[in-house]
Amino acid sequence: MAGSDTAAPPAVPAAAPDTVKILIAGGFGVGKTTMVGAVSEITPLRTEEPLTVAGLDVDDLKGIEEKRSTTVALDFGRISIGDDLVLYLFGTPGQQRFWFMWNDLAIGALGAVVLIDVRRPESSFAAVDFFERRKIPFVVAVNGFHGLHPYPPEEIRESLALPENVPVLLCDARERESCRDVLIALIDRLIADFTLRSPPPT
Ligand SMILES: Nc1nc2c(ncn2[C@@H]2O[C@H](COP(=O)(O)OP(=O)(O)OP(=O)(O)O)[C@@H](O)[C@H]2O)c(=O)[nH]1
Ligand SMILES: [Mg+2]
Repeated sequence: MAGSDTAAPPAVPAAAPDTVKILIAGGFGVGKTTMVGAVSEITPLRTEEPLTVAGLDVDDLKGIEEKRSTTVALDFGRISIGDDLVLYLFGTPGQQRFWFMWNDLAIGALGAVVLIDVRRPESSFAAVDFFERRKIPFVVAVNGFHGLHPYPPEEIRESLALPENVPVLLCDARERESCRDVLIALIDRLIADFTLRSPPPT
């Protein structure tokens, strides 16, 4: 029959991409919402509320005087890495009074970005501690406000007493490419950890 031996093979349905939950964490006003918004390929979900006079004694706005709102629950965004991997990004709230939500947000997370404001690194110490205690792999991303990076990554690693296997990256939370590089470094770390844990083939 004409054309029967040239028929196209049946279409193989494309496999669904793997999905991974990632947290974007760190102290108050370090740029978490900015990072999720910069890198997300969908309009991010935000739960921002205005900062009010009532919080003036509690919220330390030194260095972030222009800040007008704060995350009260979470940020949510999504980014595809190639055809095979989709990252679901969950930004945490930064203010201490909302930290009780971090435990729930961390459920099912494979890894995290701990974002640090280069001018106030101490505001993210608790985030480093949070992921170390729970043995959730993380990378440290140093947000150079106004694009300034006065300290090399190794100096930041020493000051945070981070082990060698925790990547430290300089970034700009407003720049998509910069945030994407941070996420790719995290995926590389997750793959390296997984490879180390997997038994060698027999
Ligand atoms: N100049 C400059 N401003 C930034 C940068 N990253 C964030 N900002 C600004 O800093 C402020 C705080 O950023 P957010 O993204 O809201 O920080 P956050 O960590 O989500 O804050 P919380 O949710 O309140 O903890 C906002 O006014 C941002 O526009 C940066 O790299 N450079
Ligand atoms: Mg926020």
